[in-house]
Amino acid sequence: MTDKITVAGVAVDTRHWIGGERVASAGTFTDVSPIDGGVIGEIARGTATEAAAAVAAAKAAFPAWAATPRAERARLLHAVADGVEKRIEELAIVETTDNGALLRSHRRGVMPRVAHNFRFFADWLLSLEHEDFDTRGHTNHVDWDPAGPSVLITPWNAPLMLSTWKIAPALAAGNTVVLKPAEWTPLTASLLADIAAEAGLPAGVLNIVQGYGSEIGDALTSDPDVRRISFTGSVPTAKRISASAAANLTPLSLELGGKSPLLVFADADLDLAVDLAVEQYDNAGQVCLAATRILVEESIAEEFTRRFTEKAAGIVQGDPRDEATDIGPNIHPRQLDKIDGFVRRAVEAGARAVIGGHPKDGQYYAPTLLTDVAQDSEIVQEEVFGPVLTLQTFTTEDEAVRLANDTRFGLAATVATGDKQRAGRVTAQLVAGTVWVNCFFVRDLQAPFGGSRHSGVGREGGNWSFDFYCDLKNTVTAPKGWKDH
Ligand code: TXE
Repeated sequence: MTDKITVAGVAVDTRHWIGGERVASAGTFTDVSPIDGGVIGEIARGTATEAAAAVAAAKAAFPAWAATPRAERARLLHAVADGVEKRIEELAIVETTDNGALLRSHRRGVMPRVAHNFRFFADWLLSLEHEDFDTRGHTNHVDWDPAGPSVLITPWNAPLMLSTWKIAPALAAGNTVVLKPAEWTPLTASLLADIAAEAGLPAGVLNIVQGYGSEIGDALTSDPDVRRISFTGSVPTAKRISASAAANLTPLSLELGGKSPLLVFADADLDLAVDLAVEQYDNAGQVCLAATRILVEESIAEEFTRRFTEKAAGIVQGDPRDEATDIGPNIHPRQLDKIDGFVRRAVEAGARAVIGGHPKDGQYYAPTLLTDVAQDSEIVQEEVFGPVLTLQTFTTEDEAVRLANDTRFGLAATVATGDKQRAGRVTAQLVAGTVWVNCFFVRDLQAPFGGSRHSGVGREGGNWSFDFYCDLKNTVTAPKGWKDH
């Protein structure tokens, strides 16, 4: 195994990052680019030994990091953000090569937001306080004590973005971290290790173990020295992690999938509603928040479908490095098969593909819209995680809400309406962690983020992140018992 590979001109270390050192494994796994199926390189394939070493390093570094004054922790996180900003171009091209999402959005949107993740939680830490309060003359004082080593397990659809949503608040809170990136997208995490080291983050504060979740997941999530686990990924893996964490009652944050609805009422700005619907194909549909079930009021369904089809015809699908491309490839041949299986079974069950409905050359799937789908069918109930939308109609507001809430998920919902009263009535009834009205994907880091039902457990963002990554402690002090010195 070579220690370093060159990816689109950028040197990337293929080893783990444990206790401030690069560590190799006996075995490797092959990282492949979804753009052309080409081999990127061999990456260290972690085992339970490296997992345990990473947790031990996080444990050893924890007391000093937890005791580091807030201002110093914040300074170091800003230094990491500076490093990310200096390397935006490199991070963007490496991430695109690894996961196939658009270079232009990595460059202009995602990587600047990665830096912002560090800045936001550094600043939030400095303003974090709870006013003391009085109980019959006794003072109550709340502290956010760092919880300890935290294991963060992340997926491949937005690798560095989702990892740093977790890393930044965990480190700000005073916890040390073991990150396990998805095996399909190991690269930008390794670059982040370089950036963190250059920024002066002490050894062991951030550790990264590469490898398969099925091989090292249990070792990480059942380790008794781990005090928090934050996971983003699929429901079956979340259940497995929950079972493994149960042995030590380790608190969990789970951000899982969705089958979010887009409700389009007849009074909506139709152009806006169509734009919102077409936007759901972004990142080739590999977005947990995507509103993949379009629910349209029957009276405008025909016109909506006509305009949607027109607009979708303009989508440019191809190499994600090209500036003109709107949608890149799907992540892996296995995912492509999974997507196609969902669509084929839906069509066999009576669905009609208004557009798409088939794979294209390479690792691409044609943007697809399916109608004539039953509410209880697999395609309406299960997350596809590809560029596949369904369209159903409704005639009353009650029916729209009923259909919207009728899955086991509850991550997000989007409502398109021109009527403020209706917006208020409908949003009040939707079961979802985030509801957007006449917009999509707007997220402020101070807002609570997470899902209901099978879409997740817990909320992160702003104070909610610190609540999760800390052990909150209330100290009650009596007015009596003091001695004069
Ligand atoms: O996810 P996994 P997969 C959904 C989406 C997709 C499906 C499958 O529907 O089609 O999940 O994707 C690690 N212990 N989402 O198989 O397995 C794994 O190594 C500990 C939605 O890739 O959940 C990776 O780092 N960790 C989603 C991470 O879990 C384990 C994003 C996610 O992989 C583990 C991704 C174990 N036993 C997929 N097994 C979203 N919510 O955005 C695997 N992992």
